[in-house]
Amino acid sequence: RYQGIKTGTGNTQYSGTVTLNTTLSGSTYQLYDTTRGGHKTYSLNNGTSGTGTLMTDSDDTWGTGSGSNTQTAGADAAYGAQETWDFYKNTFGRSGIKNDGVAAYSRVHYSTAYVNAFWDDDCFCMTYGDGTSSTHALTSLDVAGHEMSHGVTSNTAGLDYTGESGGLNEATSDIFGTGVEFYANNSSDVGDYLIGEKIDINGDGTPLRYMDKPSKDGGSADSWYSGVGNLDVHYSSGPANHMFYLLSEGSGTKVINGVTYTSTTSDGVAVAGIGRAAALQIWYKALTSYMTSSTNYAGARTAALNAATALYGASSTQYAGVANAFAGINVGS
Ligand code: ASN
Ligand code: ZN
Ligand code: CA
Repeated sequence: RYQGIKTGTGNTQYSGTVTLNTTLSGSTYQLYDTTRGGHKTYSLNNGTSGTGTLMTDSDDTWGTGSGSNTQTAGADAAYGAQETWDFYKNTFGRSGIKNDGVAAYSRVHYSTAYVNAFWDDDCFCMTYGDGTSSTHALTSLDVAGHEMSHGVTSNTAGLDYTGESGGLNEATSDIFGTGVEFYANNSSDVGDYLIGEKIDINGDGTPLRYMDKPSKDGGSADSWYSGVGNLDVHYSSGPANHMFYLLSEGSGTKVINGVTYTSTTSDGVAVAGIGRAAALQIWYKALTSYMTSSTNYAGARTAALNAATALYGASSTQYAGVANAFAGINVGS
C-alpha cells in the first residue's frame, strides 16, 4: 500500500543531518526516492551480488552519523544519489545518468571491509564498500558523484578506460564529483578541490587526490608528457584535474572554503581562472558533444575549445581561459 512521498531525516557520516525523500508503504518507510527517477538504496548485508534488501525503517530517521550504525551508509548513499541527480539536472539539464529520467540504484555494505566504491554499467547501479575497519564507508559525496559520473561518461563520450582516454575518464569523474560537492553546499561537507578527503582511505587523514597539484598524492602527473597514458588511469587523470583547477581558479595561491591551494603551470606562466561554473559547463559540453571513446589529451583540448566556442564564442575570455589552462599542463600553447 503506497502512501506517498515522505520527508525523512538522514544522519549521515560525512554530510551531517540531511533531508531524504522516502516512501511510506504500509507502516514502513523505504529508502526509495520517487521524486528523482525512482532511486532505491539497498543493503547487501556484506554480500557481493544481487540487491540484498531494500533499506527500511519504522520512524523515517536514517542512521546515527556513526559508521558503526548499519543505516548510516544508506543515508550517505541516498544523499549522494540525490545530490548527484540534482547537480546534473540543475546544472546541465541532464535528467539522470542516461538523461532518460530514470534513476540508478545504490547498494551499501558490499562485502566485508571493502575499501572501494564502483559504478557498474551492467546493473546500472552504484556499490559502496564499508572501508578500512568498516568505520569509513566509501560513501562521501565526492566519491558518490565521482562513481555515478562514470555512468554519465559511459553513456556519452564513452572514453575508453585505458591510456590517455582512461585518464580523461577518471578526471571527468573527479571534476563532476567535485561539482556535486560544491553544488550540495553542505556546511558539514564543504566544496573543495580534493577527492576523498573524508573517507580516510590513507589512514592518516589525507585526501586520495589533489586537483591543484595532483603529484601531491605521490603518483599522479601534474602535466602531460608523452607516455602519461602508461600510468594507471587514477594517475594519468592528474593533468586534466590540474587543468580544471587552473581553468576554474587560476594559478597561484588561493584559499577556498578554508582550504589553501597552490597551483603552478608547467611553463611557469600565470593563468587566470574563469570560475568553476563556466569550467563545468565547458567540460560537460566537451564530454557530451565533442569527445569520443579514443579522445586523448590533445583531443580533449580541441573538444574543450569547441565547447567554449559553442557556449561563449571564440573571442571570449572563457575560450582564452581553456587555451591557457591546457598550455599550463603542457598541451598546446
Ligand atoms: N573507485 C574506482 C574508480 O572509480 C573503482 C573502479 O571502478 N575503478 O575508479
Ligand atoms: Zn573512477
Ligand atoms: Ca572533495
